[in-house]
Amino acid sequence: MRAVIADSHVGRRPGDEGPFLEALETARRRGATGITLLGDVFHFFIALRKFETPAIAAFLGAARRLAAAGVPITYVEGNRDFFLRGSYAEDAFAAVGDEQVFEAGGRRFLATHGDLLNDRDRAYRFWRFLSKNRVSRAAASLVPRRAATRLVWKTEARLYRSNFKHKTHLPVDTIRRFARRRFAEGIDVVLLGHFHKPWSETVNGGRVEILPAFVEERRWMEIGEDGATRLVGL
Ligand SMILES: [Mn+2]
Repeated sequence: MRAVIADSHVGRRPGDEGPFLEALETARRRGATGITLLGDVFHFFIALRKFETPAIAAFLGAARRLAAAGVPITYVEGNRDFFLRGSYAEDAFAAVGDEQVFEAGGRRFLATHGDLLNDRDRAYRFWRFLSKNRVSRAAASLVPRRAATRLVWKTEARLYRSNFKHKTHLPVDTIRRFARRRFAEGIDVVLLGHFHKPWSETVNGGRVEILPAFVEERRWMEIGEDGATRLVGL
């Protein structure tokens, strides 16, 4: 069984990582042989040592212990994850990337966060590019921690305004267009986070499922060996 956890947004308050770490352990106890994190695990995760918070250190420790116990974690990056690829933290995970494809019960699943579905949102794509490339990573490593943190919070406020309509009204047409394209490539089920609103629909014989945000509902998805999906909670 694979557990998929979306949008836990840890780090809004000191010490708020408890339920998320408990969910990782619960997934292992329930028999998960792999865990997929579907982005936005932290409110911000800047994967440079000087930005490491106690919550990030605890999470990386848990990820390494789970991997050693036979439950590797795949980290699908969200819009709040920065510079994870190639970082000191990357080896805590089986893989880090924008997407994960896996199979269960003869069905092919595609897991991706969901902020990149709209290829027409050029301003957003430009920000994502700027915020994730090597140059900005080098810049982040040079500026003092407080200045970098302030910049990230300010940009997040701006992004929140530009993303607002996506969050209040689910961009269903964009989601369907994305799903149809991936179904044509042989994917059977598309799993998304990001929208903080559980939703699912059958499109052209394939299935799209938006997972609930763990931060709000304390629920996540399990995918059985037979390919069946179900939501479980703490
Ligand atoms: Mn997101």
